Amino acid sequence: MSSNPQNKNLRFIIIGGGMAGILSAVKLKEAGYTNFTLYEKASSLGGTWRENQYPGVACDVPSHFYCYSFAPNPDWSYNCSPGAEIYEYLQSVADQFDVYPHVKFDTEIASMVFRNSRWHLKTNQGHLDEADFVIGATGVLHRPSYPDIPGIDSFEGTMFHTSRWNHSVPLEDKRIGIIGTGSTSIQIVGALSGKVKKLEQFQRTPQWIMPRPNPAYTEQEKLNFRENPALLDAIRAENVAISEGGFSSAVVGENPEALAMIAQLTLENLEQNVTDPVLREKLRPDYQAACKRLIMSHNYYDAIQHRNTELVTESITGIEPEGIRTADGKLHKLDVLVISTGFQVDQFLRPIEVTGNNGVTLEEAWKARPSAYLSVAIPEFPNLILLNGPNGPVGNFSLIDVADIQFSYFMKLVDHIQQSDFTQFVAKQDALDRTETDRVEATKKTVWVSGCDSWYLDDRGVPAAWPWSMKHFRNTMAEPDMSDYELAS
Ligand code: NA7
Repeated sequence: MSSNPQNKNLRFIIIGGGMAGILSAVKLKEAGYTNFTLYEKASSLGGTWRENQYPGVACDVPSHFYCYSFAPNPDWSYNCSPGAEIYEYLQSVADQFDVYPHVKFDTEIASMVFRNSRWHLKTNQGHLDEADFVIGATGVLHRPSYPDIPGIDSFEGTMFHTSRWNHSVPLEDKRIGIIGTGSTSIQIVGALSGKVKKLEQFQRTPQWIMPRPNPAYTEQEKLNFRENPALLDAIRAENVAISEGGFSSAVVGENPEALAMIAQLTLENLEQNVTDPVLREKLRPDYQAACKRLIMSHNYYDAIQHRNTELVTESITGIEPEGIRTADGKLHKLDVLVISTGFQVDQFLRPIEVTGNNGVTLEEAWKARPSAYLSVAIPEFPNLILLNGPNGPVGNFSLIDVADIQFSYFMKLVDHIQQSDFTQFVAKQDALDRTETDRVEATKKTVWVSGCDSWYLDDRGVPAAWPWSMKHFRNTMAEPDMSDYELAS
């Protein structure tokens, strides 16, 4: 990076200590910026991997790809390692790069106002801080979404959302119900089936499942990785090529062959691995594979066919003190009810009260729905950058890479400030309008609009995602187009 951090003694504030916040801290230091604070609302770093500690939690992006390019880890235990290992890895990276002295734990930012060329922040304890730049790294998958089912509060057993798992409740002797069939529920069923008294999974919509073996790395392989780090670079490069050349181009309509292959593999998985024809039909989706976020699993079909595990497809009519009532009148008696109904994915910085230029609040700017120029910058909100913000890449590839690319882009904007008399950059409204029009148009050729409902879709049914390939994303973010920004001093 070409910055000369000594010029202006710029100060940064990072909000959120998940993978994107830790990345920001490491990269700021790498660029020579040490005047920064990372605010974390909880008492440890790790973000979504701290919040999501349910049985079976794992990343479905291979571990040697879902890790920082600057911190390869030869010790990953599995191709796709368990969540606890990722959580530990993130903390160890923070430690290795001396991020902790910059972190203020248990401190939530309540509000932030842009005034006199700087951001003025207030924490929930009333503490004030200010900075030239704010990096919003608040994550996406951590604000639980609860279903609006009649009687839900009347349940007398133990009930929790998957991201609020109650580990104090022993499960072996329990009748467990789980609502939902997203990636989370599929992993939980894989982990719990056969290990509890009874497990019932309540399905509203079936899922296509991509078979994906998850082999453990041998000690010899780990030794090889330690002795020859180039092997890890090669695995990463291979994953980038597979992801960018295959899946990421398939879902955005640029690779029909790869999409057909996904459809064939998921169909064969269902046909070959579910023996009971009645169950097979219950599990067969009526929409195209990859329309919803594609689920990867090596054990779900085995798990759902276990004698103590049942797939319930009758719709839920209510929740009662003893369990779940379904449309056929049956009461499914439960001891534990697991809510696996996903997350409110449109919150981003909120509930922080953010006020930008001319007194405009984020609530006003996002009244219709969240949007950001190239997913990182919001008109009227100068010197604020979002990592993994609205309309950015989603999908089954590494969001760490996405955050990395976005952060490098941000540093180039900072370079412009550093090397000029300006103190502020702000995205132009017409730049957002133009790119948003292009984006919405491009979503029409994605598989996400091929006839299913999913968390990718916004209130209009338009995918709130990057509708082009990762390669396109990399190219777009390589260099900021400064004509789309206003600079001010
Ligand atoms: P998802 O993928 O949003 O899945 C939520 C599931 O919950 C899905 O099967 C929904 O069915 C189901 N759901 C939601 N509301 C209800 C109600 N009211 N009744 C019955 N079923 C309901 O969340 P996950 O936590 O599994 O995964 C989120 C992401 O985390 C995942 O994509 C990875 O990126 C990591 P539907 O399909 O809408 O009929």
